[in-house]
Parts: sequence; structure tokens; C-alpha cells
Amino acid sequence: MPLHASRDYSAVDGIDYHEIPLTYPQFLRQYLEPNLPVLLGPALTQHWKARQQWVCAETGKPNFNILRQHLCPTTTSVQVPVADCQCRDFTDQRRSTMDLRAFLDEWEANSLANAPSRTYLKDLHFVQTFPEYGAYETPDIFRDDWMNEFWTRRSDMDDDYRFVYCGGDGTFTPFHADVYRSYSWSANICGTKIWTLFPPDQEHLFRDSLNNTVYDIHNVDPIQFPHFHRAKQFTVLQQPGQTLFVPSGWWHQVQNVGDTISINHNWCNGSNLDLLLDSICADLKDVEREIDHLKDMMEESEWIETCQKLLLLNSGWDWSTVWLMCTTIRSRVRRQQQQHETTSLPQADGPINGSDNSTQDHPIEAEAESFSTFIQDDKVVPRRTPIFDPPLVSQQPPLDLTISRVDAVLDFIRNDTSARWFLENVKGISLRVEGING
Ligand SMILES: O=C(O)CCC(=O)C(=O)O
Ligand SMILES: [Fe+2]
Repeated sequence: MPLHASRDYSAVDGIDYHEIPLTYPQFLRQYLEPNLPVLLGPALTQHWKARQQWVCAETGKPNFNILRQHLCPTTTSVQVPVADCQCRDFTDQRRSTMDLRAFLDEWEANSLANAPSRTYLKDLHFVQTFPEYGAYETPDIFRDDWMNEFWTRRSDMDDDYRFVYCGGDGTFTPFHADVYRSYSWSANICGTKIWTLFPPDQEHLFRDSLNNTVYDIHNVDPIQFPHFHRAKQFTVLQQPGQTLFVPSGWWHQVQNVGDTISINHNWCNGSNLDLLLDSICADLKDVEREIDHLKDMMEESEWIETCQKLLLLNSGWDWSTVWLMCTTIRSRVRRQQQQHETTSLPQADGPINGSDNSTQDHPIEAEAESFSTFIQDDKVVPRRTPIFDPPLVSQQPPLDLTISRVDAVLDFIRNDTSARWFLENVKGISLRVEGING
């Protein structure tokens, strides 16, 4: 696969549903690599504590008493992020925080009155907030997750991409594509979600001349977005227990029908690394365009640093984030590769050409080297979030293919003069990586 790859979505004419759980090689070949959505049956989630205890078996509605009992301590307030679905704030809804018990009380009152809700609890870092609770297990097919592996191992911050969403009838998430163009999987615990998904490469139809995007696909101004109606779209009805895989860069809007709880992760791995790289390059170009008028007034070094700062602020990452994620994953994969060579565990059947699985000499890297750079100029925070365990060898593509994909991105960064200067001089990161010429 070339570094800046594109996928062809012209033949997509519907979204597959699998009642029987997919094996990892099936998921890799049919959905991850071609970047296509898939809806999976409830077997994937039926053993989860969240499904067994958070929902009333008789009514199918949230068990508000259990939620209060398990998640709302009597002595302290748990503050949770909420959005006001009736109040637009640029491309998003107005965000604030509120006490979880107060949220559940308000939601239950609306539910009993059969009234629609406007407050949507979203992006609650559930594992981070309730590290001991064990509401669910990440399904094996979604375990090759570099974002959660990397962010939970970072020593300079406590963060992850593992969320819970709770909202009454009528709550919704406006039209968007996910952070960094990452994948998402979303498992419905109760209620129904209506997803409208748009294949990538149609962004020109969703944007106006000032680069604003559509906010609500059910209320589009035809003067502002005259071509939106031409966009190819698919609707998915997601029932309780079902899990939707949302591929990289697919724009979507989500509408909740009835009282809805869902668990989702944003994630990436070697299968969408090229799409992530494209996304950071595009985000950086946007930043450069926005402040182009300042370029002549700045030294080259100040310009590069300012662009990276704005990139981090706008998009949540900069070149150092990508570099550190890739080197962290590379170290772990090389370690697995060496262990695999001695134990010969089965690897996933790669569907992918160009992987010869040849045995090479892969000495274990000093992992500490890549981690020590995290704390160069940031404060180290005490860790609360449990580390997201790396996947087994059988839940990943062939390891040498992963290494070659990571190396292609590392090479790209090393060959970019500005990125290289930023990493070495501002972040103090050494670009020497074992096995790649520097
Ligand atoms: O459930 C929602 O309201 C939004 C979820 C979403 O956008 C996602 O999983 O990517
Ligand atoms: Fe999303």
C-alpha cells in the first residue's frame, strides 16, 4: 500500500450486517483494510456487565437505580461532560459539565414523562473515571488500537479515547468525521441509534466557500450547500447490543431513538495509518493557510513552532505526537516479533500483498528511550487510567507489515525538513530509530 493511499468507495451499495461474530482475519480483510463500515450482532457484547446490569430486562430501558448505585458515590460529586442538543456552538453543540446524579435524575424524569431530552452526556472517559468498574471488554477484533495503547502509556498525561454516551429520546450528535480521521467502534447498550454515514472523498459537497461544514444533515441550507444533496449516504439502524464499526474519514450524524446508552472507542492502527497521515498533512496546510499573512514577519523557526502549536490546539496532535505513537508501537511490535520467532504463535492471515513474513534479526529496542522523551517539557501526572493492553499477535496483521507501515511514516517525518527541525530542536526527540537509516 502506498503511503498516501486512497480507497475506492464507488462500488459500496450498502452496509453489511453480521449476526455471527467475525474472526479477526475476516474483519481485517473485509472491513479494516478496505475501510468499510459493518454492523455486528449482539453476541459481541452480551456478556458485558454494562449490558447485563445497566438495562432493565423487562422494559429494555436504562436501570437508573443501578446506574446511580454503581456510579454515583454518596459523598462526592462525579462531574461528567454534557452537550445541549438544542444549542449549536459553531460545528458542535454547547458543552458543559454537570453532576452525574443530577444528569441521571433529569434523564429519568424525562423518560417517565415520555418527553424528549436535550442534555446528552457524551465523551465521558469511562475507564478513566471508573478504573475499577469493568463495564465491558474491548472485543478482540478491535484490540489492535494504537491510540489507546499509546495514550494510556504516556507518562506526561492521563488520557484515552474510551467513551460512554447517554441520552434520552431526541438527543443527537451533529455531522462530523472523527478526530484525526480515526476509526470508531460504538456498541449500543440500550435504545436505538440511527446513523447516517457518508463515504470519504465527498467533503467538497459538505463544505461552503468559507470551508464551513454542514451541521445538521436534516436541515441543510441549499443556498449555502448547493451540492450536499448529491452526496452518497447510508442509513444504519443500530439496535440494543449491536456494534457499529465506523471507518476512517467517513462523515456521520447520529440520532438517538428512546433512552440510549453506548460505549465507543476511537482508534487507529497500521490499516488506517496512511489516512491519518493524510489528515495531519491537510490539517497542517489549513493552519499554514490561516496564518499565511504572518509568515513574512517571523523567523523560519518561529513559523514552524507556531504552526505546530496551532495544529496541536486545533487538531489535538502535532508531528511529535505522531512520531511518539509510531515509535512506541514499533518498539512493542518488534518485541512481539522476537517473541513470536521463538514461540511461533499463529499470526492473522494477512490479506495484504507485499508481506513475506520473512524472519529477520530484530533486537529488542530499549523501550525507555522512546518513553523518556514524553516528559521533556511537560509535567508528569500521576497515572490513574489502566494501560490498554496490546493485542495478541493473532489479532494483528503480520508484524513485519506493521513495521514497514510505521517505518514509512517515520521516514516521511524524517524527510520533512520542518517536522525534523521541530522534533529535534523544540521537542528534543532523537530521530534515530533502530533499523532505519538516519
Ligand atoms: O453516539 C453518538 O452520539 C456519536 C458517536 C460517534 O460519533 C462515533 O462513535 O464516532
Ligand atoms: Fe463520530
